[in-house]
Amino acid sequence: MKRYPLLAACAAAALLPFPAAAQMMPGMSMPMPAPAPKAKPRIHPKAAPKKTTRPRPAASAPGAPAPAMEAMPGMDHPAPEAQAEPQSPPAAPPATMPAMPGMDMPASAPPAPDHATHAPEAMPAMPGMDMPASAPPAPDHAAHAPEAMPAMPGMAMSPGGGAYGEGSGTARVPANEGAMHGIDLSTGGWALMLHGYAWGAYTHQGGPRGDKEAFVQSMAMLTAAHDLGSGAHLQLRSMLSLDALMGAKGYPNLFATGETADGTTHIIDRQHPHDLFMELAGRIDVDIGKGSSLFLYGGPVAEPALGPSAFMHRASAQYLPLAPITHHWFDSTHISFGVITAGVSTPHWQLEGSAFRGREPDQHRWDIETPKLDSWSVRATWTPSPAWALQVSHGRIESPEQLEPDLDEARTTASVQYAKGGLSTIVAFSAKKKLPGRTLTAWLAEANWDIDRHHSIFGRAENVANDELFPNIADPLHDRAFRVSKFEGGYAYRLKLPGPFGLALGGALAAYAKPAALDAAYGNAPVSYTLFAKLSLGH
Ligand SMILES: [Cu+2]
Repeated sequence: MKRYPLLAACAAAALLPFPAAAQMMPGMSMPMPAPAPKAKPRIHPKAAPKKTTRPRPAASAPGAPAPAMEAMPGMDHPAPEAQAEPQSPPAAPPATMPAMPGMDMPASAPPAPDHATHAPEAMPAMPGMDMPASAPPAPDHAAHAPEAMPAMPGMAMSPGGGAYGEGSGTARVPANEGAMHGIDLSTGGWALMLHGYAWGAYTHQGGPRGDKEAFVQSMAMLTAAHDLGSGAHLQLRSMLSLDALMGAKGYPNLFATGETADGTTHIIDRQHPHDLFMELAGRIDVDIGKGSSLFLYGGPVAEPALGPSAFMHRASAQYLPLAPITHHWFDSTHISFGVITAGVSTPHWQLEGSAFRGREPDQHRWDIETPKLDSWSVRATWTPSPAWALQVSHGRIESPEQLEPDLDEARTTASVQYAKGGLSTIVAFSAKKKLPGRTLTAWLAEANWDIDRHHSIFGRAENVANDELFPNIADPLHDRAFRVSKFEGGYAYRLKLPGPFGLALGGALAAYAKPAALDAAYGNAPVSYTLFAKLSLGH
């Protein structure tokens, strides 16, 4: 594996049109199996072949029952010799699979690919199969195609036949964003997956209100999936963060507001830290045929069906080092203490409703707060193809803010995510109506482009009406809504470390547009920059 030690040299090399090797996937976020469209030939070059051939933990989720794959006819002779070629060049895209040289399965010829079918039926057509590295050469396997199939590293069935990927909570993202990978284990009928990152950054936020600080964001996620039989699948999920080590006030982020550091003052121009327990949840899916399921999700710490997938689980935000300033318009409910979601999941649609606790996490970041179910939300998601995920959602949130307990909130969001060929994007809108009070709207656009195996560029544009920038009631600007915009862009150089580890080194630059009334507080034209090193376990 080549490594380029000089970041500067590689920044220049970014202009060269490398073929997309797609070694590093976007999609830190999806606990579901890899979809086909983006080949990942070298995800685990050093990993034991057996591990790489295991279905991902979430493979027990709807449409991708892992045990069903193991039980597939003709798959009872894994061919170890065919597993160990992770450095081979990517094979043909999955669509060519039925025509694979030497594959001759007339007796079991499947119906035409149907993304609505379950894994066992869909397997021969392999709509969601990722077989980049070791498509068996024809001479060795001409008469043994079925045996060769389980030997394909990285083979993974996607939920819904590859029609969508899984984001945070029960949110969907485009299947093309790829699956989350990490350390995969299988034991006693359970498929386990560990994934995470530690992300060191130094940010210098511009203008009189901007702070400078170094900080570390972190996240570790462990999922365990198990087939309960009779078409029922169980997934247990935990997500932890040591964000709180950065301090109660979080990190500097101009125009970001929300939550509190001490229980008495608002966090303003900073992003609050996340709680130790970001998710402790379970999900049960019961198959109802045609790749569809009824599901129940929830737990003491979980994410209700409201808004798009949270920013740390969007491929479009994977190298954006700071939280969106619109976080409390789109995805601030991603840590809710007490959630129950019920829904119906089909390959192309998901309809769901949640009951959850509306209050945002308090300043005590290490505990689990008392669960309640005082708020509700509904969400409809459409995933018409592996490139798209569209959702609309509405929620009624009871007393979300600790420091404004008399205010409720009605939040409506809509988002469109598109991902293809290393490009991941989202465009989203939110209207947040304070009850009683005004409606504050926000726009968000994000994009990340993994140009090749080393170089990524990314950006985010946000526009939001915020009335929390001046909390002091004696301030003449107090309680006025100001519409501000933030534009951020950056670059990341990615390199593969031994094993499942990866490192991204990069930086981002941000500028703002705002009303002149804010010049005294924020300066005429603040500019912010952030440098970072993101160490990932899996990706
Ligand atoms: Cu958050």
